[in-house]
Amino acid sequence: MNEKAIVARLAQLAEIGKHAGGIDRALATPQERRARELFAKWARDGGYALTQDAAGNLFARRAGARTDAAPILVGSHLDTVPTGGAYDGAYGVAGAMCALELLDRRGITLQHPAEAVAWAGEEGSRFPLGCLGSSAFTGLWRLEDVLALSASDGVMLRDALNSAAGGLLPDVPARDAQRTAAYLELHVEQGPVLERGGVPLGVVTAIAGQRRYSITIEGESGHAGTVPMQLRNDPLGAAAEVVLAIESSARDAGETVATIGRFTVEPGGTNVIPARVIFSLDVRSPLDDRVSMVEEAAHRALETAQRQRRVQGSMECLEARPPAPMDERMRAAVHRAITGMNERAIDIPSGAGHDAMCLARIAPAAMIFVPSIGGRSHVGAERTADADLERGVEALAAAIIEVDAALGEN
Ligand code: HGY
Ligand code: MN
Ligand code: MN
Repeated sequence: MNEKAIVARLAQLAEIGKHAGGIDRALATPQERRARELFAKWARDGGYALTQDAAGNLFARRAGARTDAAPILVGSHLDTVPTGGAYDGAYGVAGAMCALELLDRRGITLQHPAEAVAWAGEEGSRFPLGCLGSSAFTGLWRLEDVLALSASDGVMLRDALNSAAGGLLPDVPARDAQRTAAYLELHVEQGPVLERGGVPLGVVTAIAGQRRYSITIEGESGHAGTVPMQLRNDPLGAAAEVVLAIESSARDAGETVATIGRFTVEPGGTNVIPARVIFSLDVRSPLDDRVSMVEEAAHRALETAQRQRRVQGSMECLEARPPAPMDERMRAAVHRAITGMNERAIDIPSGAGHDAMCLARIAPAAMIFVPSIGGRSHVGAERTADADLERGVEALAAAIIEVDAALGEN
């Protein structure tokens, strides 16, 4: 396949899990498995050795001159948020495959093996852990704890990965090696900076720290028509005050974002005072102490609501990841590669989370961004221009060569 393969491949992937509101490919669903099957087909067509691990991560290995050397991993994720776009994650997986093929076409021999990787469950949209596959691969989470995670529909990941519908691919050899010489990830920016600056490429400096919580507030349910307002213990009113306190604390903290993306009211009758509300909280900042400020503000607001509204509240931290600086040497190698293409790049922080956050804990890691039109992502309207997609693959291939050389003997 040629340089334009990236556009064709993304079009193929975009058909998998497509619905009126975007693309839905949650981990270990039939549609996400079909995306993994497509990756496996590309790998076999390219002559790359395919392996998968018990968390569902898929690896396509291009041999290097030094067969005993640890590989350079190049990947991203195939899963999406429920109303995902065609580029978040998919671009980095298809782009990794296209970059390896581009090296083949140009007869480039690397010292290190290079592996295109499709990480499992980066979005955390079905099982309550983001970067699920890369957390298991890097040992940040124990495999047995990851496999024991249950989706909101009660299905355990272990069972989902053992199912025929959404499970591991049959006849793909198992992989348990973790040795990684370096990690590269190509991704759409998902924000407006590159487009606004008219710059075609970004080299990520650091990935913002993030924490995910689940907040539950319980009150006293009752008839919507007969309970006077002053006698109510309404958990939803309490939640509204907590949400607004979180929002203003993130705003006051600066360089910090807080999002409530999922909100459940039980029992959910329009003429029933709620008994319980459960909502998610996602807080991020390049500065970890700012995330703590929002966490503390949420706890204070919860305590006040409990006292004033006679409700019971709890806040569980599901996941906490510190800011992840990218490796200086790797960033320099990526800049050299882009300069060698006579292209321009800027340094840019990432507010979005990526598998590179995990890989950076076990190997030198770097990320390359291409512009997102309108800065939009996690929406069906997510879009990146074809020329930018192709340029990103060229940059990734050049960066793999530079990193291979920079790694030298190790
Ligand atoms: O939430 C994130 O930043 C990533 O898309 N999972
Ligand atoms: Mn992503
Ligand atoms: Mn995403």
